[in-house]
Amino acid sequence: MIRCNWRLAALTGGVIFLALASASQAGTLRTISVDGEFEDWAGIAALAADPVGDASSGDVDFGQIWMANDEKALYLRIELNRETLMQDGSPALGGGPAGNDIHLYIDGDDDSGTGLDLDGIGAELQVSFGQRSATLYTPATQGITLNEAGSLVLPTHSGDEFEIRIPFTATPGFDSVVDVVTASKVNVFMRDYAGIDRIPDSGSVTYTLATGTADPIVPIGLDRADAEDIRILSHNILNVTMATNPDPFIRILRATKPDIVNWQELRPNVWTPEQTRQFVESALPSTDGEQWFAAGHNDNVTISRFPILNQSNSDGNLIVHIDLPDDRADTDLVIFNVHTPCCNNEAGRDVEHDRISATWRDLINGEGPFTVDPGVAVAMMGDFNMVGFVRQLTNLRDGDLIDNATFGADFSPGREAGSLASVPARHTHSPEVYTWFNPPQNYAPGKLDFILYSPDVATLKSNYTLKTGDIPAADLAAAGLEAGDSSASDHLAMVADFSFKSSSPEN
Ligand SMILES: [Ca+2]
Ligand SMILES: [Ca+2]
Ligand SMILES: [Ca+2]
Ligand SMILES: [Ca+2]
Repeated sequence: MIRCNWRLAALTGGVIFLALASASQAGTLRTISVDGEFEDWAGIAALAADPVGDASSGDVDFGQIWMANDEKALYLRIELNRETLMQDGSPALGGGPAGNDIHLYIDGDDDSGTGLDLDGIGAELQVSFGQRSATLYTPATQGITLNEAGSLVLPTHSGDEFEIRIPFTATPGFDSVVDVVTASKVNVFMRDYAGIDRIPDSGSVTYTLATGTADPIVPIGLDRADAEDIRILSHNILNVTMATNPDPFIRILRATKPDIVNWQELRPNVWTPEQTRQFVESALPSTDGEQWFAAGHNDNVTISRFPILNQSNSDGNLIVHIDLPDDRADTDLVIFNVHTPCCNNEAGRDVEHDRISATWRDLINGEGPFTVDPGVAVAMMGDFNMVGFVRQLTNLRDGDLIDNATFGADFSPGREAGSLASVPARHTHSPEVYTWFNPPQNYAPGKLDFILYSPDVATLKSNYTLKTGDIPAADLAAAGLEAGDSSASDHLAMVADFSFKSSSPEN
């Protein structure tokens, strides 16, 4: 029989064995970066594998599940085998095609007699990402937000596989602490109530926590590595907040010292690009021979230390052609300063992202709104509102346009390098990458903002997302920052340094 099965597997190309972690083995001590990238799960065996194909057609179909932990949180990785918007509950409401009604149940004290008595476990916490809510049963039943649970799930755009963080404690009202995970083992299961799938099919999977302290996160310094690097900042500044609350933005400018500032939500009826230029000049005064240059379109404003050769636009998005200094760069730079439509406006984002891609394609083909060297560098950055379908990101990154009939042929936005690259921009003092957080809302923190760049003519150097609330007081003071500065907007500032020299050592 065994030989027969092996032959069958060989004939079908199937995999008949899957290494699963035994529940009796200790788990993996590791701080996972919840960024929607899965390489940090390398070497961790799946905790369980649900059959693929046991879901109703078109619904979430759980596959493998992995778990890890550090001294503060559980981490889960789950395969859904269907394009899913994790924080969208629309199928449960009879709506769109990609939402979910997945509930995650965690018996955090390894006691079926405590918590919510369901399917053989006693859950202290239930998290529903699609409904953007959670419930504590410790022992009183208490509804909390995803933010009060401290939970994270990425990618924020659609995907078929996700990373989740569940802290050991929840903070109802952000003014009390409730223990969720207290035992050396936890029992978990997930169920999608919009469809029929459950992992595991019955009962729960048990994860034995690893003990100890995970490797610490090495902080990213705020300063650039090399004075020659060109530093770019991108920040959605929440409806011209600096007009009424300028100090946090002045401190952020002085701490990061960008060469090129790209702001979104800078409403021209409140501040013109020239007023914005004067604001940057007041924060970072020019020395002899220096000046700031300004360009704006709609609510996007770019302020540059270097001359702006050309300016155009694409829908509400600004395009600037910047004359980088010859002693620091071998190319010039085209910036798309982007703020595409919000929220569930998928069709609006599809169109604007298609037009951005088409404009970049036309520029490097010599057919753009202005003339550039065909080897010019590009950086597309800003608030892409990437809470929707991943096609809107792969469109820009890979030149895979959505509506070719209207916007023309696909292309390689990175020329011979193929795709554009995405700046990781990890938080300076944590493994997180989210760029938007607004705890009063029911959405968990998300990565809505990106910086994409042409890796053939740009070498990424230091980069980070600034979240002042996570930075130790001494480091904040040294940088002239205050802990609340990042809370002046619902978006975080992203910083990326590039070398545009062909002789850069990383090239
Ligand atoms: Ca990850
Ligand atoms: Ca399944
Ligand atoms: Ca329990
Ligand atoms: Ca199942």
